Amino acid sequence: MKRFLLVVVPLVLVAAATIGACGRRSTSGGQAQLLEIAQSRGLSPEDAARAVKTFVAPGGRDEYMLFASGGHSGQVHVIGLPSMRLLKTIAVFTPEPWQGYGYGADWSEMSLADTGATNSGEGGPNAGTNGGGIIDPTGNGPKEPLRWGDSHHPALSETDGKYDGRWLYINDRAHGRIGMVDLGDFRAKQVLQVPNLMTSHGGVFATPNTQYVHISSKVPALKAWNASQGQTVTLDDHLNRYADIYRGYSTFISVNPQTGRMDLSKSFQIELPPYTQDLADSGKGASDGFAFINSYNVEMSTGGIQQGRPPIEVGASQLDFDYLHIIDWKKAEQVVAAGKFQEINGIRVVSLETAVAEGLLHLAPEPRSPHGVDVAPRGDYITVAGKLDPHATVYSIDLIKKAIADKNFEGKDRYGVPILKFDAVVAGKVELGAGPLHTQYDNQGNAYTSLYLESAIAKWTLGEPYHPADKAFKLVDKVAIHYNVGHLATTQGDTMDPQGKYLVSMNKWSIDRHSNVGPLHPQNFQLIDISGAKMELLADMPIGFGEPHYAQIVKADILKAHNVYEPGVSPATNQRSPNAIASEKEARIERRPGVVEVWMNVVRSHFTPDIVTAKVGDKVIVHLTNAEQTPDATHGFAVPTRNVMVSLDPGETTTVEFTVDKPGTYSYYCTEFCSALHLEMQGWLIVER
Ligand code: K7E
Ligand code: CUA
Repeated sequence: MKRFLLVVVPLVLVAAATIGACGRRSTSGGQAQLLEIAQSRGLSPEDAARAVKTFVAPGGRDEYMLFASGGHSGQVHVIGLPSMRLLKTIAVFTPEPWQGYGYGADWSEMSLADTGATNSGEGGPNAGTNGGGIIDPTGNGPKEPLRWGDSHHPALSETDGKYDGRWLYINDRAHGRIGMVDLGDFRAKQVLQVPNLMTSHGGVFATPNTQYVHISSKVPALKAWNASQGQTVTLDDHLNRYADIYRGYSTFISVNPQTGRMDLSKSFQIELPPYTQDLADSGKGASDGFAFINSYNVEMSTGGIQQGRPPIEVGASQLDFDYLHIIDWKKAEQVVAAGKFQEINGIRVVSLETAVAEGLLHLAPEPRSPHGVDVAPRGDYITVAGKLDPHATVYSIDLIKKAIADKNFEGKDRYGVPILKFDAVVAGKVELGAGPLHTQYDNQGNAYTSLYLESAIAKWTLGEPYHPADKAFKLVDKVAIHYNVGHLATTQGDTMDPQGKYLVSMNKWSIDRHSNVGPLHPQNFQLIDISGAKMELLADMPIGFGEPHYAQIVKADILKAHNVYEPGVSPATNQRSPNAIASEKEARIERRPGVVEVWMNVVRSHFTPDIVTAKVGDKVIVHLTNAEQTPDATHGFAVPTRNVMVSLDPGETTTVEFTVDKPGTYSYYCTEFCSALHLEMQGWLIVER
């Protein structure tokens, strides 16, 4: 009790002084009340301090925004820091009716369910995109839209190695897809199926000026495998010819610097051996122009217990070393420009032989079955975390460049890829604890590594040149988390501008941390203050809406989202839609055989026209313009019994098409409670025989 008073009273005084500064009265009565509240809620002095450190007053704003992947929910979650409040969920790979994503709106259909096959990456209704949401499992059957994805690694766009707040890219672990979110309106505008990838894990990361976003395969696929082209292999091929017919691919997807859209026609791929390539990171600063990809299963184990083979988890752990892949992408760009590629399934591919001959690809041994690879803020060090090895292994880009120049190889792999000598490229190792996975950085030359098995975060120093006095890498602090951390994110901790303020531990398990909501427990984000010498756990946030993997944290003021759309702007193009109308005077219905086309004005509290007639079998096309310019004046357009649910933000023009196959009357209505007369905001679609 005594200790409580000693700590809380100064805290209360600080709080009271702050309140006083805001012009409110600070009284000793107020202090006593605060003390009483803390006590009555059973808060320890440390808890009370944590509350003050993370509390955002009503109407206040968070300093940082965290963009977390949603895992197999296929989404991205936007969370404010330090309050740990969920601000938004952005649908990317999965339909989501609140945002009208995947329920008929043209901009979302383009991302999610387009059957177009052009790869220009340029937007616009009917422009066609990349068939991002379409797979054809049979090779000739009807195309079936994919309804899920497994979002793992978000990458905010960068300029000069720093977040610029323009776009966010995220990979789909299940498929070789990348989704692009426009941070002007926080909507997913493109989903690109990357050719020749069945799965993905190595990325997404952005190069320092977002010239490219990188993605590489996880499980190797049949050579030139394409989601739209099935190939036949026999069991014998699979087991005995695996090393010859399967391949990985490192992919550099070109980004349009104006629109952020991905353009396959300017992209390229580098063929890789069929090891299981895992995480990847972009070089920057000292290592700009390089990309790094971890791998495991260089044994190329396929499993097959019935066939008398070891299971993959055993087969893949036989050797003591796997390989860090070091890719010189600036050189690869030149090789592609010189025409040394083959176009396969719509992308330029540099073969493994060419990659070796041109010196684009080198391997470096890394302790068995690593997971994360993370480049330090200046680009000088590359940290590989061991998973099965309690160490982090730190590679130096200077040593790597020297070993490549000196041809300091310990040999070649079976594909002829040179393997750099381990001792020639490693700057040091540091023992951290059990199950190290992922690493992030701060602005003081420290690194933070998640320890999955130990349920802890390890803080260690990067040595020279970050700590001239302290040459070696050194473990300096550890904090327990609850439980089983996967990724972690520090404030801008994977850029050239790390902030060293907060760390979010993305825990896979929560066990006993939250109220029981059934056997599927929420996962748990834990906010940790890393501004002092010792890390301090501040808050828990249950994540009851997905299994996040990676996240990035950006200073909130870097983001410049618009508050409303300019009048008549289409989210598909970010331009004024040719189908926008200026007011209800321009609202109209046009008919031609089999088609009813409507230009509809939407405003508080009516749709114009409010009665639309059609014949059974007609295609109904509705161009909806939300005529509002008031922030937050969003309306919905929902049609019962159809998969039509469009969300129209102020100023937006969006088109929806659907067919009516049964006679009857259908009441379309607004789904957002937009005004006192919201309930009256409805109309009739009358379908006659
Ligand atoms: Cu470690 Cu997909 Cu990044 Cu999950 S991966 S944790
Ligand atoms: Cu518009 Cu409710």
